[in-house]
Amino acid sequence: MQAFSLKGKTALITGASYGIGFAIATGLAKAGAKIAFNDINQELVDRGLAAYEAAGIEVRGYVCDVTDESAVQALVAAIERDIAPIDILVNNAGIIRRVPMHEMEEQVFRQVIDIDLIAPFIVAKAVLPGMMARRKGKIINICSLTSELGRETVSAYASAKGGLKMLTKNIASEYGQYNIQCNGIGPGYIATPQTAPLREKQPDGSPHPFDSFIVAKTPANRWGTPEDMMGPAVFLASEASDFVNGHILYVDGGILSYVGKQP
Ligand code: NAP
Ligand code: GCO
Repeated sequence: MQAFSLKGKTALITGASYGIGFAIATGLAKAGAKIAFNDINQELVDRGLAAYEAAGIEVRGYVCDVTDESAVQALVAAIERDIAPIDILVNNAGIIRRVPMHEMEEQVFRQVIDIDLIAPFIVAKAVLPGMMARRKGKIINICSLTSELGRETVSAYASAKGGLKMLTKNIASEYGQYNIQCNGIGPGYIATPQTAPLREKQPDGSPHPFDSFIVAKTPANRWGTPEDMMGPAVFLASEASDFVNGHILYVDGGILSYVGKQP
């Protein structure tokens, strides 16, 4: 179906050297998009370039700290120069710090908000003028099931992802008139380096209790994979979703809909 094609489109995926961002960039490329990605340092960019090459995906990689507005403005200009104006932005870069809130240093809380909420604002702000001029654009913010639910030790992260949900809805509200759609993808629990500590085997080789908990709490009875994000991202990046705006698409195996099995 032509509506799902991304031929002729240029996409920027932030923080996409590995994990969910890498999978989304790969999916968008397979749907026809030209891909640009950034990461925080040259080592990660080089690692990403090698991984994309191994996967047969043509990309351009850039070093850029998404919290640095002037660096982000320069990144957008470089992509326009090297490839083309950006049609699709995926705000994927993020961090998490797991600390009980009463023990969390203010600087750590601020760092998480900076990267997970303020940076998506900075990058979206950088691409919006071009999208407005062309009267067309797609912005996809990578939220989280913690945009809806909290848990111990993730106060900063959940606050950022809850804010990112509302930033998504506000961009949709303010820029829908320019035929710009802004939606979110809310992954559930996904097997990436970010969640590796939650899946580490116990010394006796048994599963991490949190691992068992998530598998039991997810109707799909499994952790998600980065590849599970590919199809939802292609949908939200394509013309197939031109009348979908301000929506957070939870890709969570059903965890947000399920009370959980009786232990
Ligand atoms: P991740 O470890 O969160 O990867 C994020 C990427 O962004 C990493 O390459 C990271 O670099 C990079 N990054 C961090 N700060 C940056 C900055 N200031 N500028 C540029 N790049 C920066 O891995 P992930 O699990 O694939 O997560 C991707 C996104 O999905 C994140 O937004 C995350 O919050 C979200 N998410 C993840 C899950 C999950 O279960 N894994 C679920 C829901 C949502 P470093 O390696 O140096 O940190
Ligand atoms: C955690 C996890 C989650 C996931 C994800 C869930 O510590 O609870 O890291 O926050 O990363 O965001 O959607």
